[in-house]
Amino acid sequence: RQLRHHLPQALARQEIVPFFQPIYDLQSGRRRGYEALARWEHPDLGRLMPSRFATLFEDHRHASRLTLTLARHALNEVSERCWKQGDAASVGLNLTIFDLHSPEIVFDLQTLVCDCNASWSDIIIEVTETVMMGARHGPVFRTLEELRRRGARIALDDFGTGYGSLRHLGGWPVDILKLDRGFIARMDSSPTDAGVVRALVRLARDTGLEIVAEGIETPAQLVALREMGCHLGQGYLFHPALPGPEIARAPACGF
Ligand code: G
Ligand code: G
Ligand code: NA
Ligand code: MN
Repeated sequence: RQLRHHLPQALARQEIVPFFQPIYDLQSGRRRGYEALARWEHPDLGRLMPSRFATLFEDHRHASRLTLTLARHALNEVSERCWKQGDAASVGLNLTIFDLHSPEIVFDLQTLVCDCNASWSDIIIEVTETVMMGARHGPVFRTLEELRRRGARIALDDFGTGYGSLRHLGGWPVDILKLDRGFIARMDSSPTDAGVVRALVRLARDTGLEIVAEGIETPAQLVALREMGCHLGQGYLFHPALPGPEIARAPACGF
């Protein structure tokens, strides 16, 4: 509530920046790309996580500027550190329902893609299951389909925690499922959760979707996910979200 008043200045001073969590191919170990995650380096309060300022992403006055500023920064960073070195890497951008309702969002992202010398095929748009469920067949759906037509991929974030029903999955413009880290956290101790993960990996594979396990923290989780055939993963076992200048430190091979 208070933080909102500092937002214009924070944006101008580049205090709100994307960090980058590497995503690995769990079969080959190779780094596939990064998810951009916002951090606010507040001069007085220190580093703020998105939970502290998440409402700003839905604030009508500043939301789209915040999203686009972060996206531009993220694409420039990955361009400098990866693409210009001939190192292919995808970039996951989190978009809210507010972003997707903007009539200019496709145009704005197209501008970023051009300005940053990016390729649409390197862009992954992350939306939550709840957003997708609410969108149904309206304008948000058409926006996602248009982004997809240009070559972006759509990832369903926090899969398994929303109100979505598997019945809808076939009709959604989705390419990638991101399995919520709650399931991964409980895999080691709960046979039920391990079974759910196994079934969802199977579901993704059988329906031609890619699946990403979020929040991998232990070697046992990694071994189990590889054995299940999970395509991709991210988590503290590999790396937390890293500041842009440090992403080169994350090795091209995760294990
Ligand atoms: O890093 P973690 O605490 O880093 O992120 C928590 C949540 O905040 C994630 O679920 C993510 O979807 C959301 N988030 C992180 N960065 C952004 C962003 O740039 N835009 C939006 N809309 N959400 C973000
Ligand atoms: O978009 P989303 O909510 O999924 O963002 C991922 C969140 O999870 C971010 O807050 C990120 O910092 C956090 N995160 C990433 N890897 C791990 C992990 O291995 N364990 C836990 N507990 N959190 C993680
Ligand atoms: Na996400
Ligand atoms: Mn997630």
